[in-house]
Amino acid sequence: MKTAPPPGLLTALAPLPLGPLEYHASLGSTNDLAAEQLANGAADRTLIVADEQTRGRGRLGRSWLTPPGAALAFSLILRPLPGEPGWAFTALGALAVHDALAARGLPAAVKWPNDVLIGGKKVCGVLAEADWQGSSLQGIVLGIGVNVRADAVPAAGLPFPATCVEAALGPPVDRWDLLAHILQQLLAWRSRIASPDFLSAWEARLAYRGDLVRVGSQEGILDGLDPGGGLRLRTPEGLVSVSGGDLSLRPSGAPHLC
Ligand code: BT5
Repeated sequence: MKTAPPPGLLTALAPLPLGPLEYHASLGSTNDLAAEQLANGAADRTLIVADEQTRGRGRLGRSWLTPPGAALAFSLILRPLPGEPGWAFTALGALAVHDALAARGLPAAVKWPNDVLIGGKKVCGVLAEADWQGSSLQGIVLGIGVNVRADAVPAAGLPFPATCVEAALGPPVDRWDLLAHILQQLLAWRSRIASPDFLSAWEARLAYRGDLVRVGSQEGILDGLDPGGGLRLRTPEGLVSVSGGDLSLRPSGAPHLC
């Protein structure tokens, strides 16, 4: 259901150099609609925002819960410029959310490859989907979900603990101000996405650094990132890189405070 954007959303986004904005009170998935629009030629920085998602998606067909009035759910269409590495867009989203939360004094960390944590609990998931035609990258749909209010956090059935921004900051948190701040960070980091600064900023924000973790079938001490955005683990056999946007990282040892 496409509707006029709330005035607060328009005001918050006005200073940003974005493309067209579409707002939906209720939508299946912002990523699904953005993928359609990407295929139909949508411009770089087209933004789709939904108040509620009825078929929000995570990776590997998992579901992402977005009840009305409680969260941020949005997708930004990006048309990569020459030199912008396709693998870096998930990190771009996570870095932007991290920095918007850290600027509010929150103990945020990026859980490789696509989550943002507050105090060790998941507050945000990023789903970057690429549209390839042959070997040519046509565009990226960068989908981001952030739990803002308590009712955004699923009540049960989570394999990893979750939280929301208001649990850490106290209510009320202005969703549209937070969205604008995330997008501002995202556009600023995008201009450096191919620079060594980007990789080192991402590495500096990683959760579980120095801790024993498991990623897929590999276990090791989380050492950092390799130059292609893969995770570098220290194992008894030496340094090992693991990569792949579909992998999940879990702490193996004692609970980690981040
Ligand atoms: C993600 O996948 O974390 C990516 C989530 C991306 C959501 C955004 S919202 C806007 C855009 N439109 C979409 O349709 N999607 C994107 P993954 O790492 O696979 O984690 C998915 C898992 O997170 C699920 O299997 C649940 O266990 C858990 N989960 C679902 N809803 C959650 C929530 N609101 N908060 C925390 N965890 C949740």
